[in-house]
Amino acid sequence: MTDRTVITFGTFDVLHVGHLRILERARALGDRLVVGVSSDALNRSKKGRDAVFSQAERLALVGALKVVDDVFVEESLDLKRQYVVSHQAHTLVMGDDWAGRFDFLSDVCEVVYLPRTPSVSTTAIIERITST
Ligand code: C2G
Repeated sequence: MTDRTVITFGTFDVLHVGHLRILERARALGDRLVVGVSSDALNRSKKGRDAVFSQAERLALVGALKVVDDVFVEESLDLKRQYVVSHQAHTLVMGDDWAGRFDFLSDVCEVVYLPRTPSVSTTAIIERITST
């Protein structure tokens, strides 16, 4: 049987346990996990602010995780279909904050939304650090 590739996307700024948990759960759905890490420009357009860590740093951190087999730069939300096809992904995993948004890809892959880990976010971490 051929290996099943899972693909997921995100900024993964100020890497935290919520990021690790979704990557672990994504990897458990297949044999190989490929992660599209948002470029600095894409992050700015999504979140309206610069990431704390540069795209090169975010790629290095995510790519070093044991559960991640490969990383690449996600340049645009509109290229999802090309990324899924070019990486020959069987399953696309997204956090449930994106629920329904990528269902249009279900003709090329299985689309799965996983629940976010409660009570942890990059924004809350930045706020905690800046207020101390
Ligand atoms: N996440 C999670 N639990 C948290 C925080 C984040 O499961 N407490 C998940 C998000 O749902 C997402 C992944 O971790 O699937 C990365 O989160 P972000 O860096 O915030 O990614 P985002 O900006 O939503 O980028 O193409 C889509 C995007 O690039 C997704």
